[in-house]
Amino acid sequence: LQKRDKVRTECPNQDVVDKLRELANTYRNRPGDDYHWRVYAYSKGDYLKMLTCNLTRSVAIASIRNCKHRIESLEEALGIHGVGVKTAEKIMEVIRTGNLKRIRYEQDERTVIVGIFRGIYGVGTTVAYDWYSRGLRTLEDVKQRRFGIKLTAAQDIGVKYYEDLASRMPREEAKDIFDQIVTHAHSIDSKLSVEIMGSYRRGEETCGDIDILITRNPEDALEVLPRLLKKLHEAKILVADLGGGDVDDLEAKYMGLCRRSPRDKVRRIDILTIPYSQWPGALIYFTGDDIFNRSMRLLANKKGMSLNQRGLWTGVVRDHRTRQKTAAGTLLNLPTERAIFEYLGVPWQEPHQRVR
Ligand code: DCP
Ligand code: MG
Ligand code: MN
Repeated sequence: LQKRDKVRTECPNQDVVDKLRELANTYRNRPGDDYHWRVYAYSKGDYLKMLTCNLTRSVAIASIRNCKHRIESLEEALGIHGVGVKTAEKIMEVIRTGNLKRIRYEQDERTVIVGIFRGIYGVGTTVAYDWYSRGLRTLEDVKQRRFGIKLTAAQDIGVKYYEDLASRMPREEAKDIFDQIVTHAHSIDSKLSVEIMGSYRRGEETCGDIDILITRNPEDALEVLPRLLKKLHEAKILVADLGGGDVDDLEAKYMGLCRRSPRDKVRRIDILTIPYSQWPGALIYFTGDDIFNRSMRLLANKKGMSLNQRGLWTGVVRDHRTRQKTAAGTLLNLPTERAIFEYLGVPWQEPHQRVR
């Protein structure tokens, strides 16, 4: 504290210095900013000029720091070594208002752009910030793979269908796609149970994707998913694969893109196949929503049980510190969703009630 007080008395324009540094830092955090842009737009000579410009900015900050009295006017600010008109205006803004609007503006721009990048399927925070710091600013930059970026197969598809995937579909559209899938599934095996899950089952007006749950009673479903996927591709309902689906046993997950018809937008689809014994647990899991699931799991844990995608388990032992399972426990034979609710002591909730 003493040290900070000392610095403050030593520099009568510390607030100005702080704000200008903060601004400089927002530029530094983004090595791609106008810097990179200008490398492309300007000749080599201009580029050099620009570098000198940046140098001047830090010279200005150093000079302000050395200033022994409080800066009072624009003329005075302009008299400081390394301070040009734009910096002088910024100095006076801080002196008058205690703030520098430009900082907010710059930070907001980064947040907005990183948000757009993160909206691309397959792009997380790390990649989004990396692209931003490399100088990418628009979806077009990503599409053009500017600054030498490489895209994964999923990101490539995400960019290609960005506009389609940015919107949610009306539930009627989800229902139409689901109906087509049911028909194809039953043409493979009439004993398959096929359900539409997620936000659709909760009765929401729009769906972010289509979630499909498939099982067979009795449990015998060799290669159901690969065969179904092949049919859906042939019918042009599936447009692209994003992962999974290669497993030919009863427990498989597929992620892809689908559409109702070539005139419709491309939508995300998740398909889950499970053994019949896990049907009730999977119904709860895949109905969600995710927050409801989290609270149900927490409750199960509090009662010494464990709830997951497969169902409700007893005798699960966890290490107190790491929370890692040390005994797997046994899956309770509860035949319905209701039975799981009852066993947990939770009043029954219809799917549309299971929302945060
Ligand atoms: N789920 C979960 N935890 C996750 C992801 C999913 O418990 N991290 C479960 C609950 C979800 C269901 O799977 O309701 C389906 O996942 P979706 O991501 O498809 O979410 P929703 O269908 O609920 O919403 P949306 O309309 O956005 O797809
Ligand atoms: Mg969904
Ligand atoms: Mn989903």
